Amino acid sequence: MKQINACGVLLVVWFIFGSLSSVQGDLKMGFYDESCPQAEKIISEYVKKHIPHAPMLAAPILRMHFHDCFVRGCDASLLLNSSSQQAEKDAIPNQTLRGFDFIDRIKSLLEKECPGIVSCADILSLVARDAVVTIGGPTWKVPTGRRDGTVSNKTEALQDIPAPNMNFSQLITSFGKKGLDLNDLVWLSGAHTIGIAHCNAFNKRLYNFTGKFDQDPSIDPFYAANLKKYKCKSLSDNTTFVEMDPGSFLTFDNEYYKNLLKRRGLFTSDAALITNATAKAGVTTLANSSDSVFFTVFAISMEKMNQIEVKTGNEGEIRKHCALVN
Ligand code: HEM
Ligand SMILES: *[C@@H]1O[C@H](CO)[C@@H](O)[C@H](O)[C@H]1NC(C)=O
Ligand SMILES: *[C@@H]1O[C@H](CO)[C@@H](O)[C@H](O)[C@H]1NC(C)=O
Ligand SMILES: *[C@@H]1O[C@H](CO)[C@@H](O)[C@H](O)[C@H]1NC(C)=O
Ligand SMILES: *[C@@H]1O[C@H](CO)[C@@H](O)[C@H](O)[C@H]1NC(C)=O
Ligand SMILES: *[C@@H]1O[C@H](CO)[C@@H](O)[C@H](O)[C@H]1NC(C)=O
Ligand SMILES: *[C@@H]1O[C@H](CO)[C@@H](O)[C@H](O)[C@H]1NC(C)=O
Ligand SMILES: *[C@@H]1O[C@H](CO)[C@@H](O)[C@H](O)[C@H]1NC(C)=O
Ligand SMILES: CC(=O)N[C@H]1CO[C@H](CO)[C@@H](O)[C@@H]1O
Repeated sequence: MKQINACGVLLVVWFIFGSLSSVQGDLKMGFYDESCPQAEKIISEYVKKHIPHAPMLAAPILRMHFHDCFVRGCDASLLLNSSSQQAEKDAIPNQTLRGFDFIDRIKSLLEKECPGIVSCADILSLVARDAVVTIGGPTWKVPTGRRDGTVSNKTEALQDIPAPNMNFSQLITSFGKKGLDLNDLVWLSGAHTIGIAHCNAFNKRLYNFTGKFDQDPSIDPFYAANLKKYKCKSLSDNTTFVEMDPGSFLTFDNEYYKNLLKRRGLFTSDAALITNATAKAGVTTLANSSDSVFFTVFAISMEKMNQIEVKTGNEGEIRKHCALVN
């Protein structure tokens, strides 16, 4: 394991204290301790039993949690089916989401145990954490007490979920709207250490970057050549997918940051993280530290993300079925 230099340690320690002070919210640890004492255990046991057989599912569930929190807060609005209006699920960024059935199965176990008590929003937040832990990733605190939203709006999803072609300042703006800062952007983007991406999310970088059938000069030309030869063979390919962190896409590790420094970030939004000096310093620190440093800071930002605009108290409802408003 590589050593992190003294300066890096100071930087990380400073980041940790800086970020902790801004964590707040109306949630609490063990919200269901009295109303449904087995809830968290039922969830974690189900995840521990099933994710090892389907480790690729951890990534889309983590992504689902992110998309949910960025639109109307972490209120499971993402899980709602369309009714008269098109739901978040119907927006383009959601078309590649998977794992809705997994959440539904856990919800029905909890409805059997204690009907009408455990929100879909808490279930999604807990399952995302437990799935990442099960594949060997970091753990983080998930205070509970979120209530489920009753509105899901496709247009809002398009506005609030950052797009893969965004540059650094656009990403800062998008995260800033959700109360997340530059560190959170750098640390949470590390989620791309697991999972897959479809060619159409980054094909323009390979085939038509400025509209002149050119390639993005910021991408490693050897990496680009390989993607074009073996994976994304044409600009119109929207079905092939690639590992975002080639070779370790099922493993939560700091390879993502090493790849960024080798100019092998897959999306413009990944590559953007080394276009700003402060962000690049953060990337370099993580690339050059042990995985445990990445795990520590990832947890800090997840604890901020899982409290974005949460509904508590009498707001919203506890859905009976995660896809339907009561
Ligand atoms: C910084 C802005 C971000 C952008 C622009 C972005 C965009 C994307 C895109 C386009 C994909 C590929 C989807 C596909 O083609 O199938 C993807 C995958 C993924 N994203 Fe992000 N993302 C961002 C941040 C995050 C964050 C904050 C998280 C979680 C904390 C996250 C977790 C994931 C995961 C786990 C996958 C893999 C999904 C799978 O395997 O199906 N992303 N992201
Ligand atoms: C929600 O929509 C999905 C996909 O269209 C469908 O399979 C599922 O049965 C729906 N759920 C409910 C509860 O209607
Ligand atoms: C959905 O959100 C958009 C953007 O905020 C808004 O203009 C639109 O009226 C909303 N649609 C519905 C049906 O509420
Ligand atoms: C980012 O993109 C926006 C919108 O296209 C543009 O106005 C801005 O100048 C870009 N910023 C940088 C740093 O490239
Ligand atoms: C390439 O990009 C240009 C400018 O964005 C666009 O007008 C053109 O349709 C693109 N070509 C293809 C084949 O998509
Ligand atoms: C994917 O590509 C096919 C063929 O080029 C096209 O018919 C389809 O609409 C595309 N789908 C999306 C989601 O872009
Ligand atoms: C990096 O981005 C931050 C946040 O937008 C900004 O305040 C800072 O000036 C940028 N640094 C450089 C060197 O551009
Ligand atoms: C990474 O750490 C090693 C060992 O401490 C050090 O020699 C090297 O300069 C560091 N590299 C960067 C880019 O910080
Ligand atoms: C997972 C999911 O609900 N995907 C939907 C995304 O939107 C498209 C287009 O509306 C639907 O066909 C998918 O079912």
